Amino acid sequence: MLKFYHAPWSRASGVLWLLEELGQPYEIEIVDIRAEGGVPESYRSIQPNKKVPAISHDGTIVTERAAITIYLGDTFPEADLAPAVGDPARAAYLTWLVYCDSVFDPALSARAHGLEYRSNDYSFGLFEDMVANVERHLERNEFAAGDRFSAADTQLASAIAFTMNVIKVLPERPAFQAYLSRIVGREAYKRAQAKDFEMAKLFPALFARASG
Ligand SMILES: N[C@@H](CCC(=O)N[C@@H](CS)C(=O)NCC(=O)O)C(=O)O
Repeated sequence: MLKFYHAPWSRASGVLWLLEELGQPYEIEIVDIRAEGGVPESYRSIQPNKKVPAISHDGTIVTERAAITIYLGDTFPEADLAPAVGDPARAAYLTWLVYCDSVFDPALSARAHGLEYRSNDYSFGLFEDMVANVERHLERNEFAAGDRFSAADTQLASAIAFTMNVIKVLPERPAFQAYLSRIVGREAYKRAQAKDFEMAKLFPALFARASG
């Protein structure tokens, strides 16, 4: 059994999309990460920092988006979303998957919150370097792992879509727009978006904030 701990319109939404791509049955448990008194303490036994996403697969818990993505891609090879060990595309696949959480997300958050620092102060380096790196990669490659869609794109495209189109911290670049346009037509992406929309309605304050 595959259980997914999720909060709509959050950093877990890319994993929701991946689950739709996989086509395996899964069950969703919504975690109220925006609750008045904070995330229930009982959830710490699943995710030690009380963050989403997390998954439980046949009783085994996996946390951290990058790890969950690698785990799911490798566990369900029939979906063909993870270049196998030995496939040269696996290098870019792993690099970009991990880059999303180790560089893209923290550099973006630092910029969003006005943090001033030198590149060697933090492992994620400068925002400008991150933007240039992602742009260069997407000018030369159709997808994160090269010329075909992979599980890494569920993380990279989610991050680009949210930070460029919603919070508008990532600058708009033709390479980012073109990349997203290669992806938004995917049926699994559309299903995940629709499911997240329905789940967001369960939280009227979140829904009102986002639609107003
Ligand atoms: N390092 C975690 C970060 C996930 C994360 O930041 N999740 C946010 C959702 S946007 C969260 O659960 N926040 C709730 C909280 O911090 O209380 C991962 O990559 O899985």
